Amino acid sequence: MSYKSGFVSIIGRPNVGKSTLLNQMVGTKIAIMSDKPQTTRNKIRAVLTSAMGQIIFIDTPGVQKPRNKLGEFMLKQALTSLNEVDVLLYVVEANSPIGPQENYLLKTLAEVKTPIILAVNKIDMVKMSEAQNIASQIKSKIQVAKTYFLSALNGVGVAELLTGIFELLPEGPPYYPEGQVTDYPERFIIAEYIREQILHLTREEIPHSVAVVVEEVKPRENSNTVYVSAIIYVERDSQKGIIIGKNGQMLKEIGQRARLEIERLLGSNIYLDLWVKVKEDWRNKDVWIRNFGFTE
Ligand code: GDP
Ligand code: MG
Ligand code: K
Repeated sequence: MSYKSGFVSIIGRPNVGKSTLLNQMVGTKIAIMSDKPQTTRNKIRAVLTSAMGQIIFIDTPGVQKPRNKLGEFMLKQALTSLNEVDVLLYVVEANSPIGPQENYLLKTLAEVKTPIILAVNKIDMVKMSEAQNIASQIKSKIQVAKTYFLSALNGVGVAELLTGIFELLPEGPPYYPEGQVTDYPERFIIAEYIREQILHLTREEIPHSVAVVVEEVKPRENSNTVYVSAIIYVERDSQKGIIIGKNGQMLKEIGQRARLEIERLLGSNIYLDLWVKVKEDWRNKDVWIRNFGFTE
């Protein structure tokens, strides 16, 4: 099978198990989970990379009739994402009847063009016939590409669901580095700031051989300082020597200049930890680096 990649938005009423399912699929705890609705206020992206391809998940806020400004904002965020993705993963729970909230959501979904995968979750709570009944009621109201019955809590049905998602995704290259599970855009801006200083401070052969990957952006407790660590990748040992400089002077200069820029971006003090690593011929091997525009 050819490599697939694309964006999947997870939608559904609050508390049906979207975050639990996302974490099961990606295998890492990323989305904030709780038993309170509206824990998830923003689009959270998670990335799943496997031999079949790459899925970028968006865990939207629960779609519901807005009651205030925040609710309006959240609904708008959720709805915009619906038409911008390759697949919608619509999660419902098997253990409650379809009520007004679900119907509100169904009315919205009926107008969306994106293919929908229906995931009937929490089958550990009910008889299979009840779960099937929920599924057929939903399928009488919207067009569904595939249906899966799951227990996100126990991981039941999750592997089958993932295969089904891949089947609906277009062919394409990975968008994100393997091993990366979340996408905080500031990481890439920070990486670009560092790379920019390298371009300023070094000679011709260096710029095109350099990629910067930000590993960590971590606020320090009880202070206004954010710890940032980044790796500067070069292709040869000689280039590593140039980036580090005599007695580490060059790296220090790169770090100081980049730090000022990052401080402006994040509005806090930055502790910048820079590492230089040689990764032979990375330009030919790592599709993801090209995708991020790290090279010309
Ligand atoms: P979200 O609001 O849709 O993101 O829902 P959450 O993932 O935060 O889950 C809401 C609650 O449902 C949590 O208490 C979960 O533990 C629970 N939950 C999620 N999936 C399942 C499941 O498959 N079975 C059962 N019994 N509970 C689940
Ligand atoms: Mg959630
Ligand atoms: K929740």
